[in-house]
Amino acid sequence: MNPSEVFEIIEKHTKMMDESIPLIASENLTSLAVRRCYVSDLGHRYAEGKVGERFYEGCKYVDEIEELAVELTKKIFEAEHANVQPISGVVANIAAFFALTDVGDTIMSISVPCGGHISHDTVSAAGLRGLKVVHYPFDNEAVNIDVDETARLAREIRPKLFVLGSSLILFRQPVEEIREIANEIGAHVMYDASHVLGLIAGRAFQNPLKEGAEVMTGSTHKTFFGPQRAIIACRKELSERVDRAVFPGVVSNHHLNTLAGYVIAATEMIEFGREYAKQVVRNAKRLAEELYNLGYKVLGEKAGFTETHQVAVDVREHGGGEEVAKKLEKVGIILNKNLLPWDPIDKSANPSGIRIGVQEITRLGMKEDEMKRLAELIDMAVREKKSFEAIREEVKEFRKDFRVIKYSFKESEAYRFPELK
Ligand code: DSN
Repeated sequence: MNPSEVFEIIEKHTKMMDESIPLIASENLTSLAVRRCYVSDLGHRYAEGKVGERFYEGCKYVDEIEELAVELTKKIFEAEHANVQPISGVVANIAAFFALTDVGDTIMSISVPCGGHISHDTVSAAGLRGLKVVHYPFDNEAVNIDVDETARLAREIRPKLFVLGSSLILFRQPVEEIREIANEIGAHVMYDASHVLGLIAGRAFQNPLKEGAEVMTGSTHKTFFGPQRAIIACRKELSERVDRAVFPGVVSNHHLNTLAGYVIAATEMIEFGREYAKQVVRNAKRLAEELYNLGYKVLGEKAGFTETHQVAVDVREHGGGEEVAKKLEKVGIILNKNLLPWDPIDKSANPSGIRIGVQEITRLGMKEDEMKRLAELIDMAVREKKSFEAIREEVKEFRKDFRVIKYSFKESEAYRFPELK
């Protein structure tokens, strides 16, 4: 094994992405300016502790970067306090649980089939903290929390924390209503905004902090423009608890090269976020409508299918999520199978649905007309209207015009593996 073999594998991966339609709802592209930070010396350094109170010397410039990251985060999300050190969304959620709960507390969260993230459940971070998890009553048709039933149940079980936010998220969640219930029983409210962070930043989605959540966690690389890491924004009175939970709680070093990348992504978001977020939601809506018109069972019909970057489709009549996702992969359309609200958790090998995210293709400049063509390509593959090879060629052709990263200060090639000289 020598380095060039690894580079060859990366080249092949990059070519595959360049010729495919990327629709995984949790992924996005970073501009070349952001990527430049990855290879900087910052990636070799440590900066434990707070700005100005580090445990290592040599952090003068790192402090400047982290200060910028904190200030920009507060500005973008209108937050009283921000911690930019969590290295992933799960890490941010663990820190929030440490800050807001004690071992043995009961929390309410959305179940995984109803869209909740695994870290909100006993199998992952919530369990690690020793929390008891009770799931919100859910309205499957509205694809949202049933507020009345939640109020009734919450008065009975008196959770210490309400966790909002989801991995399958089509609509705004009832933050204000949950805040009222929380006030009544003396509970905290946190919102995991990982999926919708870029839409919140672009003012195209609810800002949970303005609607009553005291803590908002979120990974920075789904609808947001950043590298893979996370933030926690919160009310001032929780700042010390949150900071302590992050360090020394769950983070030691916090990957300073991607922290610098995050600062650049945040400036891109301030400059281009509104236009981008609006287009993301328009694209998702249009794709949902086109699929619906082609006869697909798109979730959330009564509420206009989606208010986010996501579209969810019940594909049981086409063999289920596993079969459909694999079929689409054959033609270069990359998305994931997904549990839907009525699925038992043990159906995850072949769940009822697929989840589609349009944020990456929006960053590549696709608009409503492309959504129509995309729906046709998806339909062609799912219903096997042509050979997979023939559809693959059509996908490549369609893809050719969308290889540049938009909504950034300098447009750059999306899928190039750069040489470093
Ligand atoms: N499970 C990821 C997703 O939503 O795709 C997030 O961690």
